[in-house]
Amino acid sequence: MAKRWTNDLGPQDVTPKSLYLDRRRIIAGIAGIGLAGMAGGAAGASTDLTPNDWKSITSYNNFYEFGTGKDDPAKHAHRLTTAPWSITIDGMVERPGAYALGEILSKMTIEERIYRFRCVEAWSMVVPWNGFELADLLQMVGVRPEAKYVAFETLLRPEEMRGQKFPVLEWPYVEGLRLDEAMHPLTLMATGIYGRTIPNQNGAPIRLVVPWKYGFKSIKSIVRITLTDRRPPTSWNKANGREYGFFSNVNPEVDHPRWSQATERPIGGGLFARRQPTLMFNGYQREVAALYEGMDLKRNY
Ligand SMILES: Nc1nc2c(c(=O)[nH]1)N[C@H]1C(S)=C(S)[C@@H](COP(=O)(O)O)O[C@H]1N2
Ligand SMILES: [Mo]
Repeated sequence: MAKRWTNDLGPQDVTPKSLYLDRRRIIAGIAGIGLAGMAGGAAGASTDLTPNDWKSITSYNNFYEFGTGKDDPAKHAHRLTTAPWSITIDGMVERPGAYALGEILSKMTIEERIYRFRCVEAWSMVVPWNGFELADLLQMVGVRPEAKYVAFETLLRPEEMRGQKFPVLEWPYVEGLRLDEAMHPLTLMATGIYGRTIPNQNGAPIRLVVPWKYGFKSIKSIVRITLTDRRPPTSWNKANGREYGFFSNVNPEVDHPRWSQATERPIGGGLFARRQPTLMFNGYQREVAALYEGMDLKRNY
């Protein structure tokens, strides 16, 4: 299970260890611009993958279980109890059950993955996640041959998730992937950011990260994973199927009915922030395009 995924980043895109040294400074957000300069200098190549600082990643969030404002999750998610935590893995698997998170983690290899993150609302960040491949977890429980999709469910606990008292979405939040998408080595189960435990507002204690899809596919605070042969319902598709499809692959050529997806606003760029072009499959085209060969991506949005 120990493997490293390199995706489309060259060595020049990964912040050298020696520059990482000072994680606390990065986390504090002090190193923002300095780090970008250093990394570029050391690598001799520019990169758009300088991670956002800790503050922007953890204070500008979407997590409607805590409210619909970008600052609501950071304000209210501290009320969520994340231990003990278990994930029920059921449906078409060889070894269904309620797995304690600690038991899962003891069997997984935690890696760092610096991924672009693109919300359907046309903003973006770069996040240094820590986590393991969903494929490894699915392998641990054994996927039965008839399974075609993976369904995910967020915790339902309105006492701690105040947003669940309002019918903005149908609760619990649910998401889904085709099995080949779920098994793709880029698909991550994240338990950390910047080498720290993932904060509640970012989906503690464990959330999905699918970097070539719009952010809402990356479901937070997961308590159930179900293998099925039917395409599972997904929260935003249920809420508005015309605007949000099952696939939701990042695609600059397929606009949202109410706004363009051709460009995006990087979060946290401060004075120098400019809209930047959105990349096909969020820049992961080389890795994932084959999954959608022959598919009409306008119809399968
Ligand atoms: N359970 C749950 N998961 C969720 C959401 C949510 O409201 N509830 N919001 C989604 C959306 S729209 C985005 S953009 C990302 C935001 O992740 P972040 O706050 O870590 O940047 O989480 C996704 N996962
Ligand atoms: Mo989003």
